[in-house]
Amino acid sequence: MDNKAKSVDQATLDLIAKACTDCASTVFERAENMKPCPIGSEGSCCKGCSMGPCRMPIPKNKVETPEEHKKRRGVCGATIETITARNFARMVAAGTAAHSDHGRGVAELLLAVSKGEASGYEIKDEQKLLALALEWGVEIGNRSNNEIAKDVAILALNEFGKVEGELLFLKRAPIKRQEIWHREGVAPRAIDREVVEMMHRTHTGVDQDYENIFKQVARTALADGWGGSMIASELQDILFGTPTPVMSQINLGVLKKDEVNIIVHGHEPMVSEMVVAAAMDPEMLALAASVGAKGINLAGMCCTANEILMRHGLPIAGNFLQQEMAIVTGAVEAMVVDLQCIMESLPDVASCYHTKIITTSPKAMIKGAVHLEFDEHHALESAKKIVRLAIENFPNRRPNVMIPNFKSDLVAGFSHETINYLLGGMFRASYRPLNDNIIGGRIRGVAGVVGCNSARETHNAAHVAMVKELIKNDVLVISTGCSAMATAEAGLLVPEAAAKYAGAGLASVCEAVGIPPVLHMGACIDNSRILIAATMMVKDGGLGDDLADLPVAGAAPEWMSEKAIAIGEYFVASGVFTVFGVGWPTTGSKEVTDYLFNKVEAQLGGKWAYEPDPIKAAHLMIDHIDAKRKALGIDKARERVLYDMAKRRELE
Ligand code: SF4
Ligand code: MSK
Repeated sequence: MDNKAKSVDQATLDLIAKACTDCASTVFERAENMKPCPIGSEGSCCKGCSMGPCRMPIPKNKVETPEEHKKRRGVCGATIETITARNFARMVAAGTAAHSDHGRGVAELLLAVSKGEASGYEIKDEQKLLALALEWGVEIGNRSNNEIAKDVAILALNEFGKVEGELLFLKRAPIKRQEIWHREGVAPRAIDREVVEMMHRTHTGVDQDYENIFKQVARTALADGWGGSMIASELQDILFGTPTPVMSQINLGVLKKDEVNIIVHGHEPMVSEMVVAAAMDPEMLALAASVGAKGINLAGMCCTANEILMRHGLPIAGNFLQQEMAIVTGAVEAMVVDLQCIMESLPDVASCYHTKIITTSPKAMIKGAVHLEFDEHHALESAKKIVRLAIENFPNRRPNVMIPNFKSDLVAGFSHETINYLLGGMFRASYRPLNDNIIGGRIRGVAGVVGCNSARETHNAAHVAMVKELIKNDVLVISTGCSAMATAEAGLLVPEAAAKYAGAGLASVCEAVGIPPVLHMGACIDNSRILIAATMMVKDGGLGDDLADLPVAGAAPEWMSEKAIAIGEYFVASGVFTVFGVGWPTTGSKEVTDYLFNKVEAQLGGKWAYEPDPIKAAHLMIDHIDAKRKALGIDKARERVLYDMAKRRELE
C-alpha cells in the first residue's frame, strides 16, 4: 500500500515516514507483511478441540452445490452454520467480558470510596448518585452519600452474579422493548452468567442450532449494553463527574516540545483521573522545572483520552492507529497504559526512542514495559510514582524529535443529561425539541457512528466520509470511541462545522442550539449512553413506542475489536439497524449471514448489514431512516421542508 493510502490524517502520514527513517516497526508496516487469513476472516475455521482445527472455507470460483455444502462439516460433525455462529458468539462474549470487567472495576472502586478506603477519590456527582439510588430502591433519608454509595455499589456488583431475576437497567428500556426481550427469551439475568453460558454453549458438542446460539448471543450482548457498560458509565459519572460540554484539541500536534509529555492510554479512568491530579501537584511541577521542562503536558490516547477529555478538557493525542505514532514523535516521556486496545508492540517502538511504557494493571502486563501497579487505596501516591518516572526521563530525549504541526479544535462532553439540558433548558429538560425537529423534518434522523480504526483500511477515511455524508443529508450524528476522534481530527466536532458540512435543516438546528453536527458522547463504554438517549426519544413521544420505531441507525465503519461486535450486537438486539465495514466475520455461512442481515429483524426489530464503502453504508442508514419516517407517517413533513429549503436556495 502506498504510504499516502494509509491515513487521511497528515500528522499520521508524516510520522509513518519518520518511523521508516528511524527503523521503528509500526502497525502499518506489519499489516502489509501479514495478510489476513481468508478462512478465519469468513468465520470458517474452528479450533474448538484437538481433533481440529477444522477449516471449511466456501469453495472459491464455483457455486456450492447442496451436496458440497453438506460436506462442509468438522471432524465432530459440526456444520459450517454452527461454526460461524460459534466464532461470532465468542467474539460477543469476549467483548462483553471486556466492557463488563471494566464496569466491575468501577463498582469495586465506588465501594472502596464509600468505605473510606480509596483516598484521593470522591463522589463528584451527588445528583446522579441519588437518582440511581432512587431508581434501584436504595434508601436515601438522612443517610450520608457514602452510606448510599455503599448500597449502590453492592447492588451494582450483584448485577454480575446474582442468582435470580434480571438486570436492573432493563427496566430503563421502553416497555415494548422489554416485552420483545421477554417474548424472545433474551432478557439477560446476571452479566457473568451470560458470558459463562455463552462460552459453555459454544464448547464442542453443546449448542448446535445456530438460531438458538444467536439467542444467547443477543442475551450476552444485552448484558453488555444494558449491564456492564451502563454500570461503568453511570458509576464513573458518580465518581468522576457527569460530562458537560468542554472545548479542547486533538491530534499529535498537542504534544509539546518543551514540556514533559505523558500519554494516558487504554480505557479505565481510575488511573488517568489520578495521573491528572498528580500532574498538577506543585511537587511534580517543581520536579519538572528542575529537569529543564516548562511544565507537564498530559494527553490521552484511545478511550482513556475520551474520559479525560470529557471531564477535564485535556487534549487527545490520537486514536487507536496513532498510538505508536505518538512514540515516533520522540517527544513522549511516558505512555501510561491500563486495559484494552494497547498494542504489544509499544515497548518495541519505544526502544527506538527514550519513551517509557508503563503498565498499571495486574490484568494487563507487557514484556519490555515498566510495571508500576496502580494501588487504588493509595491512588495519588501511585500516580505520583508514574509522573515522577516520566519527569526523570525528560533529560533522556534524543535529538530525533518531530512533533507534527497538526491539531484541531473540538467540543465534547455530550452526555445524555447535557443533551437533555441543551435542548430543553434547566427547568424543562427534555428531548422534545429533538423529537419535534425530527417530526418536522429539519433533522432526518439520528445515527450512532462508533468504533475503532483498522490497519486493513485507510486510517480515519471511512469514519470521516460516512459522517460527512450523513450530516450532509440532515442526519444528526452521535459518536464515541475512536470514531469521535477521527471526525474531530477532520474538524467536524465544532459548531462551525454545521454551516460548512451539514444539510440546511440540520445546520439550522445546530446553529439555534449552538452544537456541532457530530456530538461526542464519550468512550466505547459510553455507547450505553446512546441507548439511554434513544430511549428518551421514545419516551418523549411522537416517534413510536419502541427503539425499533425510531428513525435511527448505527455504524462502525472501521471496526476491529471484539468489543465492537458486542456493541453492534446490543444495538441490533435493542432494535437498531447497524452497519459494519472492513470485513464481515460470518460470510463462511450464507445461511447465518442471511439470518443476521435479515431474519433476525422479525425477532428483535434490529438487524446487521455489511458495507465497506462508507458512502454506500451511509445511504443504507439514510434509506433505513427514511423507511422508519414513512412507517411513522412523518415522511411528508420532511418532503415539505426539503422543498422549502430548495426554494430558499433558489432564492439565494
Ligand atoms: Fe473440528 Fe469439531 Fe473440534 Fe471444531 S469442535 S475443531 S469442528 S472437531
Ligand atoms: S479505543 S475498542 S479501538 S473504538 Fe475504545 Fe478505539 Fe475500538 Fe479500542
